[in-house]
Amino acid sequence: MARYELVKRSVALITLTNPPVNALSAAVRLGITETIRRALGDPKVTAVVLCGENGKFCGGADIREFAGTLRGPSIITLMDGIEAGVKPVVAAIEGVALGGGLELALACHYRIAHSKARLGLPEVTLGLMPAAGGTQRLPRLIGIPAALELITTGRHISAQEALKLGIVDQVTDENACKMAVEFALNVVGKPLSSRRLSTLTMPCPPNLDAIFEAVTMQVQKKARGVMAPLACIQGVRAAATLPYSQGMKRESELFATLFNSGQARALQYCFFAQRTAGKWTLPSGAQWNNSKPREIRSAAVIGLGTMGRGIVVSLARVGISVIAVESEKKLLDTGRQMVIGMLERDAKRRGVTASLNLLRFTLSLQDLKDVDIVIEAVFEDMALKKRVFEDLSKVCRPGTFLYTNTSGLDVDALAGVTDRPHMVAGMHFFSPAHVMKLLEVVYGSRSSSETIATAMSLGKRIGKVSVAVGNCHGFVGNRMLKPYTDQANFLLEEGATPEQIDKVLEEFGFAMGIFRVSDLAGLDVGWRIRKESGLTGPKIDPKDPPRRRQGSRYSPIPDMLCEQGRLGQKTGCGWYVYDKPGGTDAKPDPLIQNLLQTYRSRYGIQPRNISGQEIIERCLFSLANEGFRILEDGIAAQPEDIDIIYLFGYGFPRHRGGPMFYASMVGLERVLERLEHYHHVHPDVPHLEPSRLLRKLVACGSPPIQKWREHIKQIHSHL
Ligand code: 3H9
Repeated sequence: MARYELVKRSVALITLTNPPVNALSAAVRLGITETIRRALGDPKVTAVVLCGENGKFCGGADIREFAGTLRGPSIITLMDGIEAGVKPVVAAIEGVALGGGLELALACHYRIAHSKARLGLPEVTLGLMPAAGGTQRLPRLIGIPAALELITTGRHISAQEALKLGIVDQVTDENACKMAVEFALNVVGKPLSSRRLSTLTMPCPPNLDAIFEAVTMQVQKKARGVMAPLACIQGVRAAATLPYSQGMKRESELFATLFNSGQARALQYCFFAQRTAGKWTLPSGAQWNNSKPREIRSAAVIGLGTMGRGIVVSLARVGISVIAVESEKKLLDTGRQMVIGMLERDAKRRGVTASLNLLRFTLSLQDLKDVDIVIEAVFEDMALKKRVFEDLSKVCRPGTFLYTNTSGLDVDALAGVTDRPHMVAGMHFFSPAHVMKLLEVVYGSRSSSETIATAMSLGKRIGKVSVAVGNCHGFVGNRMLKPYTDQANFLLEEGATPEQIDKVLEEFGFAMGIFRVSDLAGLDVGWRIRKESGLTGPKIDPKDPPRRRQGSRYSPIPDMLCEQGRLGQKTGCGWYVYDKPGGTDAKPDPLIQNLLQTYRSRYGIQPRNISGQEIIERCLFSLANEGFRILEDGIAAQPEDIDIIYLFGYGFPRHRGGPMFYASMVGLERVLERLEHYHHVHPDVPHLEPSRLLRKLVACGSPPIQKWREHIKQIHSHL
């Protein structure tokens, strides 16, 4: 796990060998301990170079080991040993030096980085903090403000920035390992005392308290209720106020508290879930990543509304040539202007030249004859989309893939009107498409695995977190949203207010409560869908009692708001009131209170006090319950997929792991018991009835989330 060779007759070259990222597993720690001991004890050796195999220095502690008991040599003793050694040790950083990897480099006396290397202390993103001396050595090297910023954000930095900050001594375009050997030979015999970071006096600015206070406020505002950034600040404060050994003790204590917290488990789950979601298996057994994706050089986007514009920008900025199509000259001109502006701003931000030469704008579908893919992003209207797909079928060459950006319409129905149903699938972007990371890749019943593989691979290329999902109304994300919003609306009827529900959800960790999000997105989006589904307006089924539609409970309150022109921020009022149309400062509106009171008295509803716990349980357990149904139906293959969709598309707090992980942390038995209770109280809400899979998992002893897949398979085999 650490290879040892003698080069240039006097330099011990130690190579970490633990693919893919040379994580510091117990075996690697043992390997480094033994090889360092050998190098220090060998009189022929005058200097040591530490590097990593396959062009990657080290990705940090082995996160997989965090699930069990930590064994093997202590990482801290190992690093202290390197630093205290009498022979210079040079870290040759290629690829990455992250977390424990950077801490290892900081324990070395010198650091040489390849120009493409990335460095950072991202532990905070895993619910942890650097705990191999990172909070103590880094501030001594680069000062408190810079260290605080890096440690509390977990940001990766380039080798050039690391050089500027003083983290590395040299940046090279050559092989960093070779350069480090030359460098090591040059520093043999030079005094090492100033290179041992733990012994340096801390450069403390006079306004220390103010600095810590400002960062604490920043962190609290950004990451509501998240523990790790605050612990990072305390770690750095210890470096500023205590001697090194006591600072290290404080670092270990803080780390231990985080390590055993549910937040760290949730965030580490998210790390692996994101990677698991990228390796999806289709129900046919075909694995998208085993099926070869087609390389995409040219694309067409139909429709230059908000979604279409974002999609064009996402494609063009990675070098794909795009033909953008609109139906009218005026719309085309507006779209063109906006796309160019977006691309120019994006390029300016990234310090590159905008790739405007890749764009073409047209009113004619005939221009799409030769493109590799088409992404349709016209208005959410089935008849219109069908017409577009029929036309595409006639115009595009047989090898062109056809994707739809529908947010919930039937992909099979669209595939059915084309001459190539196997080459049709969904690519559901989230608004704004050039910013939001999530992409639902929707496979229809006839989509080939090559069609899915191509969409998944394209998603990755344009920087999206892509999740393959099945075809049903609303797919995964929007399908789950319904029971969640329904519960919020029912709670309003029963006595809650929008601001009370939002406050509870925001305290849970959502950046915005459900009603604030609804105001931001526009209430008319859901209204249009409800109208099309025949839910609004006079009752269709005369047997339905008041406040029921199509057999189940229905709250017309959102429709009432829309009828009054309260469409959200854009109209200056929705669930809240704003100072002007387009305003963002949401204020509770007495008119909404009146509306709710009138509604309740009209239907004889006695308002009651609703606890925060009931809000969380009814909103989030019904969300997870629908997730279980989605797993039962084979629309998502694994709970990780659902969680990733909610983390990246719906603002579910990452430190809660996603709706399915959250349910597992609460305990499936408790979730089942509460759903049974609420369903008993509200028998006219089918979504509250516990799903079959949830019952089955509880009957099987509530296995950990990573084992649910086995039980899902059994359910499928009974379908
Ligand atoms: C830490 O260091 C604590 C310390 O302070 C000391 C405590 C005492 N461990 O992302 P990729 C796997 S905490 C185990 O797809 P990329 C990953 O799961 C750690 N496994 O590739 C995947 O496996 P699979 C702080 C790891 O090129 C494979 O490697 N460090 C680790 O897009 C490829 O990963 C971090 O937070 C690990 N540390 O990106 C860094 N890292 O193929 C976390 C990766 O089975 N890692 N794997 O799915 C990363 O950010 C990215 O993986 C990295 C490579 C940028 C390194």
